[in-house]
This record gives sequence, structure tokens and C-alpha cells, in this order.
Amino acid sequence: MSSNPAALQFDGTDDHVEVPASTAWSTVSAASPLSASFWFYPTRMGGTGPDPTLSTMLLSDNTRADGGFQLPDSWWSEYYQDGALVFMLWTGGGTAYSVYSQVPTLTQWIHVDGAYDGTTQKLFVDGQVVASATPSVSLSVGSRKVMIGSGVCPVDSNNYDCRAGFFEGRIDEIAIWNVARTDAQIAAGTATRLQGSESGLVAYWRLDDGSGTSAADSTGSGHTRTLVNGPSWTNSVSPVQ
Ligand SMILES: [Ca+2]
Repeated sequence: MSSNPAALQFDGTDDHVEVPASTAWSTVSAASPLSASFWFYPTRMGGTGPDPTLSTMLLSDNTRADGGFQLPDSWWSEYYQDGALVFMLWTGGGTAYSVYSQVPTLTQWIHVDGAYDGTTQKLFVDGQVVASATPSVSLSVGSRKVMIGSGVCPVDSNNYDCRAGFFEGRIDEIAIWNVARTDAQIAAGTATRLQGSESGLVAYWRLDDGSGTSAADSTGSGHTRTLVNGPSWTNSVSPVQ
């Protein structure tokens, strides 16, 4: 078997992936840093649905459905129709902290990593810092799903549990960490396959399954993902070794 036999292809119409809610990635603060990384291969800028200007690639979602909470509490990365790549932290009170960079390149694998250590929020492209800011952010409300390849949209003011902003292209090798990885670790790791047992790695989807409608979490933590509306398996994969 190839060292990286498969990735997922999204049609930009309705394909996405959902991971059941977990507290593993729902607290982000100085005491609980966040880093989330993946490879993406866009074939269109922007998305579809209520807001066609953007597509969401990785989202820890606030559906606002739990206990009537209206505190937005999420983080995500988006790809806009103008080629802007964004890593955002959305806090209670409706404040969104974003760092972004222009990545207007289609049909090419791009590695993205968003990290927040409680002090500095950084966006990395291909292992290098391309944008940073120093917001004071603390996110911690309940547990959250993770969505891959779509964002959310409002059903009503208390419920954002619908899907929009679908990504068109390929995604591979998604990792979520609850430790502050250093710039050097991120720079060194973009093309290196993780073991799954690294300290602080809370979820890791290699997307190597290659068939079926679910994808395994290689950390052993059991965050199995469900493919919705038919993302397809492809052997056109990211360059991890
Ligand atoms: Ca893969």
C-alpha cells in the first residue's frame, strides 16, 4: 500500500463530513491551546449556498442548539472567492478574530495550519507563518461537532444546524491538537506523516480509508467521521510521506 493511498474529493454542492460533538476540541484558551492542520487542493474559490463568497474547510461548529446558548463559540478556516484563506476564532459576544492571507492558487496542494496558544493566533501556509495577531480569546461552551467541507447557516436565531458554504476540491490529512506546537515543529511537519500517538494530538484523520462512508481517527480516540452526500475517495493525494 502506498504511504498515502487516498484523500477525499468534495463536489462543492453538498458534500461534507461530520464528526460527532466532542469536548476534545471545544475549549480554546491559554490553558488549552489549539492547532488544526490539513492539506487542501481547491478547484474553485468561494463556495455555494446562502453565502457563496466562501467555503469552509474545517469547522468546530456552534449550532447554538444546546441549551439555548447564543454565545458563538467556534473556530474554523475558510477559503474565499478572492483567494483569501482565513483562520478565525469566534468568541462569545459575537467577536470574530481572524488572520488571513491570499492564497489564490487553484489545482495545487496547499498545507494550512491555524494555531492559537492563548497569546498569538497564527496562520501558516506550507509551514511558514503568513499572518498573525494577538487576540485574547477563551472559548469553552459545551461540546462541538467538527465539519469538514462545509460551514453552517441559520435555521433560526437559536439554531445554526444547517449546512452552507461547501468546499470544492480535495482535502487530506486533518489533525487537531490541544497543545501549542512551535513554529519549528509546524515547519518541519507539513510533509511528514504523523504516527497518531503524538502528545496533544486529539484527532487525526488520514483519509486513507479509500472506500465506504466513514473515516477513522488514527489517534485511537474514536472520533470517526461520517461522509454526508457522497464525498468521493480519490488517489490524487497530498504529498505526505
Ligand atoms: Ca490520506
